[in-house]
Amino acid sequence: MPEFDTSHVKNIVLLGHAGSGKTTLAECMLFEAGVITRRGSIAEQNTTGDYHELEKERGNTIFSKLMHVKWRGYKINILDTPGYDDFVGEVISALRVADTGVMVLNAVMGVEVGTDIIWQYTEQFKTPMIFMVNKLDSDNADYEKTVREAKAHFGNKVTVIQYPRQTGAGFHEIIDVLTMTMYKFGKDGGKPEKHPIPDDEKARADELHKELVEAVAGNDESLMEKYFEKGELSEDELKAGLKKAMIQHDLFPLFCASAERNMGSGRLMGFIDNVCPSANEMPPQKTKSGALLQCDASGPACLFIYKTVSEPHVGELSFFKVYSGVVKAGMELENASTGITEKINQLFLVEGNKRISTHELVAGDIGATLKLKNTHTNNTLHAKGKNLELFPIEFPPPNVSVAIEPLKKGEEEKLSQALHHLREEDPTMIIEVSPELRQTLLHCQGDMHLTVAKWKIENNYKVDVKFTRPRIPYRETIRKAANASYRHKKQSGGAGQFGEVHLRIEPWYEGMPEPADLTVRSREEYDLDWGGKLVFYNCIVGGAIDTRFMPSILKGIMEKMQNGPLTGSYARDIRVCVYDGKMHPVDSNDISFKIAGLQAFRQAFQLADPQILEPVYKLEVLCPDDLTGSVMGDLQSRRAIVEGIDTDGHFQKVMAKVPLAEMDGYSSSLRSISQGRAKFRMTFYGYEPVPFEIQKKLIEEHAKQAKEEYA
Ligand SMILES: Nc1nc2c(ncn2[C@@H]2O[C@H](COP(=O)(O)OP(=O)(O)O)[C@@H](O)[C@H]2O)c(=O)[nH]1
Ligand SMILES: [Mg+2]
Repeated sequence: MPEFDTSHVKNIVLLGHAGSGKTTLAECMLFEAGVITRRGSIAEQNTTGDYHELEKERGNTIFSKLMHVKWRGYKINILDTPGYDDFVGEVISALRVADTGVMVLNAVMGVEVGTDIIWQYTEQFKTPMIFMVNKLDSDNADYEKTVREAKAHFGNKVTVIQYPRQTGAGFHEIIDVLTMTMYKFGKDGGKPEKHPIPDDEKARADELHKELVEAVAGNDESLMEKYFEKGELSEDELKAGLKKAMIQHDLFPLFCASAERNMGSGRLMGFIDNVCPSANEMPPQKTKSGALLQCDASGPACLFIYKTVSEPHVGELSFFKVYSGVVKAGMELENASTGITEKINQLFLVEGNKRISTHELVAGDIGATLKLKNTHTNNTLHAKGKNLELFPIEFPPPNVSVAIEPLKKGEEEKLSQALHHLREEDPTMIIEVSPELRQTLLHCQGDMHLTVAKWKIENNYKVDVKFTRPRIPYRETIRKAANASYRHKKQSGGAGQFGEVHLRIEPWYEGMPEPADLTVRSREEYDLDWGGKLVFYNCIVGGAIDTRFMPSILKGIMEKMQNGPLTGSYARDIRVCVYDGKMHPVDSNDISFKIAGLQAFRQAFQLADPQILEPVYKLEVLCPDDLTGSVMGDLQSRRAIVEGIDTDGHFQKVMAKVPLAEMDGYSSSLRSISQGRAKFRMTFYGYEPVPFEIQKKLIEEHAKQAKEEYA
């Protein structure tokens, strides 16, 4: 029998803006529950949560962590998460498996951008939420303002359960309007004494208690009736009502703490045990095939991998939540995505960087296993013969890109393996080997994300790397029609070469009429891999060129399309009509016509008012009102076209179109403009002509480079 059944397991995720005190709060919970005997601190770099070298170095959380405590007959799995938007993938995957979120607010700062951004995800998941107003011991703590802002941002569903009797250095008493008790802490925090509510606080406590009761009753008809009858609800009725309202995302209870002084975490854990839902009280999971999977220990075994960590010397550690049945060590389960069978050799409970072997994990619980053969984040493993694939976590697309290369020649293969592992761990990162740009690109969420990637490659995989600017995937096209002809002739000993091609090129567009002045013999239309089209007409009359040479001419043209005449970029949207030429009875062959086709095309291209196109992105910047001006100013210096400003919740959303070439370093630049209070998303929009001056510069640069390569 497992030590805790499903209804005694609670999964919570600590959320909030960076620096609000999540990791410190987790440390308090572990300490209070006796998991650790000494409380670590961020300053001393010895918390259970921030154990990673890089986290110690930087003083904040980068990776989500799993910890657990036993508190009064319950097991609470605690997922600590990072606060920066760069690591939002870690937040989303933790939210996927948590059944309650604790949003930690910094009482000095109130509601911050990180709070708002993360809130949007909790709404997607409909995670039951608690607010924890932390840092009430700080001199500048402002409880009232924090509650006001929370209500302004997240609505009147925010319901006070606790308020501090005093804030700042003297903070040591919390008044609880659910239990109608005052908790009084000694100087080291920990377990508080319980006191009746002092007379001078009675009026306020009664008022807030009434608000709480009415909020709970307002969400449940039968409780409302009882409340009308008796004018009060019992503590048990309140708890039952709170649970129901929390599950429906109708009520968000608000608590008080000073994590630094270890005040407030015990009461939070008690509330989690007694009121917050277990996994089996949450709506069932929908499977991909449309079935509903109840979180029931007597059901078929089914687990979902929400996170993978690749550890040097250990291998791949897969974190999962059991969604049904009991998962036992030694069990064979089927990977729903690949159909392969995986044996679960070892099962672990996790405590930060420590793993504790266990024999089984029951539905609703969270744990880890090592060395699965071919199972990744977002995969479902289930009892053989079942069809229980769960929906994957949707991660946001990346925002910033760099080109990456090893510092030492010859380490390309080692780097490519490191990148493969990195991607395995982190689905918010994309690795692209671009033949077009002749670069390996690393696409990430932001500049801090890039820094972490570099650190991992250098420290875990021992490859020193450098980041460079990614080349821009320009395109080339033409703006008017032009004709050209080319004769390729070589008659120096042995077999000669001869081919002559006359052609016309025109800008191609959808719905273009057939050439009226030429005799069309055949037409071929190509959708180019890099976008746009090439349309190729054979308009030869009187057998000037044999039909058998047409494929060679096309091949020559295609070669030049792939290595455009202006800058070597791909060319697109061009129609070519070959209308005349010459053959030699002996010397004409495929290679001659390929060369003649290529050269005629190149010459015509130069005469056809050629134009370089650049990739343009749609950009959305989300920022507080007071920053709109500086965000727009910065965008204007990047050739952006601002298309509008919208209000989005408590933010302004600036929408613009901006050339990719101008977006280098945007992530850091926006961070410094906004001190981390803004975020942005970019999506590809299309190709647009570059301004004349820039075209000139690009052509010159290309010519210079070609000369250097040739020399
Ligand atoms: N004064 C005060 N400082 C706190 C409190 N909780 C956390 N801190 C400090 O705030 C900083 C950020 O805390 P941390 O736990 O890393 O925040 P996280 O980014 O949300 O995990 C650290 O220096 C903590 O020591 C608190 O209740 N009061
Ligand atoms: Mg942290």
